[in-house]
Amino acid sequence: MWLLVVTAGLPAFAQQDAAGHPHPVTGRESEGRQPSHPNVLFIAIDDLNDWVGCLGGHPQTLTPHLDRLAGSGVLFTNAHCPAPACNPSRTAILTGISPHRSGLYSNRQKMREILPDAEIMPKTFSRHGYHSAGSGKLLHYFIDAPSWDDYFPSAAKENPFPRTLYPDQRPVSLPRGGPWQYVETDWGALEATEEEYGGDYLVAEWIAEQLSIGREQPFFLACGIYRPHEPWFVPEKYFEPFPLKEISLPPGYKADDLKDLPPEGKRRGPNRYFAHIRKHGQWKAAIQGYLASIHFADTMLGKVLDALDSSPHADNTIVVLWSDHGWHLGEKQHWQKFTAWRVCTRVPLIIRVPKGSPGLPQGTAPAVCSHPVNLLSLFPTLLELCGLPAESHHDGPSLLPLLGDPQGTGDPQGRWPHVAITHMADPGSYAVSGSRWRLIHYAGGDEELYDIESDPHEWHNRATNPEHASVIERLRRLAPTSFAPK
Ligand SMILES: [Ca+2]
Repeated sequence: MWLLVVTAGLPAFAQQDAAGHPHPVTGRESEGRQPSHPNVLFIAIDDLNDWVGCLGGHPQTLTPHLDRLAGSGVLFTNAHCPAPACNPSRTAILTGISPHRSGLYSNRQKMREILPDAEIMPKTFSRHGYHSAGSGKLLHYFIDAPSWDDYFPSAAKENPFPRTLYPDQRPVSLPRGGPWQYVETDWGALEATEEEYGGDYLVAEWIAEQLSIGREQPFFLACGIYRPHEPWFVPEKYFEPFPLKEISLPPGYKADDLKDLPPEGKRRGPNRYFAHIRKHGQWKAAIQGYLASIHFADTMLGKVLDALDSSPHADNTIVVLWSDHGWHLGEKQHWQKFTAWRVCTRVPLIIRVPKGSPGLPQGTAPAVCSHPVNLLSLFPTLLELCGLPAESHHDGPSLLPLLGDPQGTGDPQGRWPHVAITHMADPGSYAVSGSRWRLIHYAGGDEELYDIESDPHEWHNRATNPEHASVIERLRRLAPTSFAPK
């Protein structure tokens, strides 16, 4: 037996059976009614740098679905992570609290030991009447079960990953260089269908199924796509568009890029992973693995976007897509993450807002925004867009002024006064990303300055040029002056 439930102030169309279980519906939400609380589809992609078609980071990357989402919303081209590692970045995004105030700066700290009572985004939405559900990697290798109404795989296990196929013997791509070598530094094409592979395919399937359900409550639905996080194993068809002999090296790579860095920059650039990969002639194969993993992640995103488009929620759902930080593939002689350079702090960020959202009734128009923003702003932005009360402990400014006016700021003088701060694992080391300039400040005092307009790959450190002393001083003044102990 099907019931039609109409609830004032909530999405107006939902179908349930007699036991109260929601069922898929095929129609759009009833025409002419604007629910007061839009749904939120919150999509995280792990370790994705700017190798996205619409950001132009690598000429061979294949991301048609990211690009179509960008073409339908606001694409932020100067967005930065709160920290260049999974745990501190995701914790800051989902709690709204910056690393320099929480004291959570690194992957080795446990969120619930540092922040036992912090309310994360799904819980806040639940408290305001939303149905909060998630799948895949959203926090750092745990789920935080009490914060969700539903999770796949089952939240009780606290393991965010569904079954995933990996080769029996690993690593397959490199000999182990020693105990220091992260076993995830590994890649290869799998002779498997997507169904056999599992992983993000199962996450996307589950998210698609959730989207097909009509509900009387608005929803907060979080989709954590794990690729292109290492290891870069995906079904072989995702490797096929990238023949090994045609692979281009990273556009940001410059062999003598370290020579103008201060001692702290020279220390943090070169690492053993990159040297080991080159020693074994695997650089292009690794780039191929990253491109294949991005292509796979993008295809999974496409499944989710298609499911939204054909769902009853297509016209009433805010879509946010972000990556937790960037990734080096040899730039500054570095492999992985954990640095303050732009290749590592800059992330894809796309926000699409439907008409009728309380904070932005006109919705977003397709646009590109180049003002500096930080992912720390997502929590207050979503609360404001959904008409929910702001939380005074949140650190990020809401992005509402930019969503309504992406090229300007809503400010009569046309200014967006904010910069984006990215905190390193050692308190007091940070990067400040502005509209044109980026300052890297290490806790010991070393500094680097880059003019992103003329030098997007940060090949020319300007910090020693006295001509730029006032720029450095201005950016330094915009950074925090006190840092919670680790
Ligand atoms: Ca990550």
